[in-house]
Amino acid sequence: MHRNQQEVKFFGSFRGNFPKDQRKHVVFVGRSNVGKSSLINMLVGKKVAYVSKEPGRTRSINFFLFDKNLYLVDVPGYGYAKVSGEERERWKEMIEMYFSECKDRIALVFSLIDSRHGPTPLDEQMLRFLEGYQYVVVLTKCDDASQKEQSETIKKVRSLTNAPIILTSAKEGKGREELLKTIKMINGEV
Ligand SMILES: Nc1nc2c(ncn2[C@@H]2O[C@H](COP(=O)(O)OP(=O)(O)OP(=O)(O)O)[C@@H](O)[C@H]2O)c(=O)[nH]1
Ligand SMILES: [Mg+2]
Repeated sequence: MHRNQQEVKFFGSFRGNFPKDQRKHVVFVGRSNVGKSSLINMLVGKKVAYVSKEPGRTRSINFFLFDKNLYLVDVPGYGYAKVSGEERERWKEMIEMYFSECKDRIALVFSLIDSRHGPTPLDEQMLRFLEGYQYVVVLTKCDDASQKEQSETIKKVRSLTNAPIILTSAKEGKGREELLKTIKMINGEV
């Protein structure tokens, strides 16, 4: 068996009853369609997470086993307009349950924000929710943002938080090393 093929695999999809083992969690949150699943695939170098053309398709929390000792956690996106109020409420309950049940093992949260549009009010709300967790702001789709859009976004993010900012493009592989380095750091490997 090739070690590479063992490194990442889909572990399971959960709406509750989350894994209780002691592995650390590295969590990806962000607006629906911001590029969470694409970023995970770029990071691990293969298509493990489902990338959809339509936003709002991911409904449960997907766990990927990464290097045997940690989970990458793909959280369904928020802010999709066509989702009903009832569904939005269910999303909120599920996320709050996940964050409170797994708090002691959530080692790092990547909070994804679209580099082209900057933080939305819901992104701001998420950043406030993440106070008390270790998090990094990840700007996505940098291949498709102008210099001006990127620097505006960075400025706005800076006005909201002092968290580190990583510029990424899943399309071009930009930011991969920095993301991996950040994960390794929290995993005690460096
Ligand atoms: N140009 C560009 N497009 C991207 C990039 N990453 C993702 N996309 C596109 O953005 C869309 C959404 O990507 P996903 O990875 O499914 O986004 P998501 O955040 O997982 O979406 P939900 O699961 O619905 O919350 C897809 O059409 C992707 O092809 C990127 O780095 N650059
Ligand atoms: Mg997704």
